[in-house]
Amino acid sequence: MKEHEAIPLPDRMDYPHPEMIARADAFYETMRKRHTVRAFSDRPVPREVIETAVKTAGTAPSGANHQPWFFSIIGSPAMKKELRERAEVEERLFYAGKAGDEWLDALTPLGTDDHKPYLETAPWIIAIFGQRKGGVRKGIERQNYYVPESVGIAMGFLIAALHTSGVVTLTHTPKPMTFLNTMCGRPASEKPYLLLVCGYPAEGATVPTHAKVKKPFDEIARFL
Ligand code: IYR
Repeated sequence: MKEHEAIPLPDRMDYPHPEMIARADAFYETMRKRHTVRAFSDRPVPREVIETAVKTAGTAPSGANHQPWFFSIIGSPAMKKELRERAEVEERLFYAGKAGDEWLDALTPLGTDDHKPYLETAPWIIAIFGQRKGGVRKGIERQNYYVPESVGIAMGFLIAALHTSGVVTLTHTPKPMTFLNTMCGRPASEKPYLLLVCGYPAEGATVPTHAKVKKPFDEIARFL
């Protein structure tokens, strides 16, 4: 098959309107039960759950379908320990003032600080990289397009896939994150976007009341 040729739309999921509405409602009900957690248990999550969720992320739309992402999935205790140590070095500087007062003030309701024990406790940490260069197949060195947008969409798919499997996540962004390139053996042309901490919540895990504030529909959207 030549790549510029087209095939009939495969896998179409077509529903009568009432079912369409019910499915939209059901997905909303699922997604609104997602809460970012900052206290993790060490209870294991099967590797295949993580693998399948990453495959789901890999189905995301992307600029020119170049799929400009890479997922380094960290599960070894030694690497998690190193990750924690290196992230905490950056976070200590961040919370000691590098972030600036306005940013630190915005974080107060979340109660975050420079201690990141979950980087060691949680069974899996996924480091997500965006690739400036690449192409639709391995080994192609072409320009990629809309990299942050594409990676952002893929990360959304990933978080949704993990959530529907019962895995809780924390989107964690130590700043700067360039130590991840060295740790994960990724080239300097790749930019780390996120550490996604994945696992089970610790016994008694809480969420800040602040996190329950979600803007109503009419504040985030308008039909025109
Ligand atoms: N990366 C830091 C700070 C932080 C920044 C934002 I924006 C958050 O929403 C939460 C935390 C940390 O993880 O503590």
